[in-house]
Amino acid sequence: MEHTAHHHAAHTSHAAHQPAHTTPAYTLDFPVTEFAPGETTLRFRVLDEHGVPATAYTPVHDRELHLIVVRADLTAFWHVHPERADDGTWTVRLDLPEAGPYRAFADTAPEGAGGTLTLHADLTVTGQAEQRPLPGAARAFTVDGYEVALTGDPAAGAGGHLVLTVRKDGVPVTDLEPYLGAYGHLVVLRAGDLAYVHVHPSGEPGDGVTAPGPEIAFHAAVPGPGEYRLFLDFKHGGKVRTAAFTATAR
Ligand SMILES: [Cu+2]
Repeated sequence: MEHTAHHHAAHTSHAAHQPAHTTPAYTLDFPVTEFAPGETTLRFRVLDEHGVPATAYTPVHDRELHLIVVRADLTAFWHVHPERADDGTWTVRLDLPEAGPYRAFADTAPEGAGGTLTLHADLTVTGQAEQRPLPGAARAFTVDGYEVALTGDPAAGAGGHLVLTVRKDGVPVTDLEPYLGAYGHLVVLRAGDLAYVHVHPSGEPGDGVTAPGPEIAFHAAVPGPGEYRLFLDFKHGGKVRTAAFTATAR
């Protein structure tokens, strides 16, 4: 059982994604990348290859932009939906209580980019940073009385079938609620280089086949071997919660 510090903050969402295009032409621009510990406002823009801020987007899973922020040691995770001003500046309030290195990822589809992009930028919370070890591999995670069990492992290529099973007080949950178009959203990050994969379940709400729990099945194709941290967002009882796991891809 794992009860590590895993702040999941205000949270909402997810994005979905076709395999992300790697278009180096676009960048995630934070004019300020250093912050004092505590509640802060993150500000950024998505710039095209000419340095022009993108102001028109194709929604991806109901949102124009999904922002994932992690501590570089993968012991904290946030998934939030910033607000966009007309000039293309995005802002979001976030509480980053601890010093250390962080990385922000944006999943977004600016008009003209030709698809969904995953962009990232490195952020720092100033002060004496405490590097924590990656939480140990565990097959179960408990949050708010929900027990989530993991079977399968991430793998490169065609493998990587994962099933996450949600129970509450020992009883299988069979009425998961759709959360931005899916019963679960899974972000997978590799320890060390922070290689990022955002996966959506096999099957969606309303397709006549996919049950609303207790199992959520994913195909998580990761870029190669390594230790990965998996963050599952799921919704039940009107609230989004996050379960986190460490798993190894061979
Ligand atoms: Cu999102």
